[in-house]
Amino acid sequence: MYQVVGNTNTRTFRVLWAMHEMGLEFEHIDAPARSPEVLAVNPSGKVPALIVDGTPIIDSVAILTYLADKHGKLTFPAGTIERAQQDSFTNLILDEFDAVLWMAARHSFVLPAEHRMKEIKDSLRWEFARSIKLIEQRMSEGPNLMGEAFTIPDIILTQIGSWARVSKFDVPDGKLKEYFRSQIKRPAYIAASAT
Ligand SMILES: N[C@@H](CCC(=O)N[C@@H](CS)C(=O)NCC(=O)O)C(=O)O
Repeated sequence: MYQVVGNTNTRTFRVLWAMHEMGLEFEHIDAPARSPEVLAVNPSGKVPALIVDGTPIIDSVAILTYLADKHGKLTFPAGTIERAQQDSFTNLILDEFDAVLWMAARHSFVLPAEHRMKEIKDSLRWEFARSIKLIEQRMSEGPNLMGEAFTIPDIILTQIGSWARVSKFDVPDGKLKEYFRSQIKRPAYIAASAT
């Protein structure tokens, strides 16, 4: 059985949600980053990790891609134009949203106090707001980023929406906010939240 390592209120949520969307059985090892359980499978101490027959896979996007390709769900097939567009959304989200929130987290509580620069957050908030306008231009009319198909970047972006709320990065009323409101009603999202 798959083992998902990492606490729910981190990027581990992406993997838990995908597991529920795909109807896969798994054991959840609810361990925080840098704990002995995590260090045993990832030398950086970061979460999530997925353990498959004793072999760890590290990084949420690598895990989601592995599961999606293996089970033929949450993805367009490799080698198609749609897959290229799906991967393009994933990279946009990682570059413009994940990286910005992660930088804010690093300068809030991750880095040693003497290496934090609190002033950077105003710049990051400005960048985040600019990126919302960009993705609103690129996303479909719904219900998902690419229309009817619910795919990996929908999971990543929606998890980032929750992360933004906790980090006090504003998502103004508009297309992206409406998209978040509809995504969090998915039964698998609700099930993963209770994991
Ligand atoms: N690109 C990685 C990032 C993993 C990551 O940074 N995870 C955070 C929690 S969301 C973590 O473990 N942070 C602890 C640390 O940096 O020491 C992924 O998507 O899995």
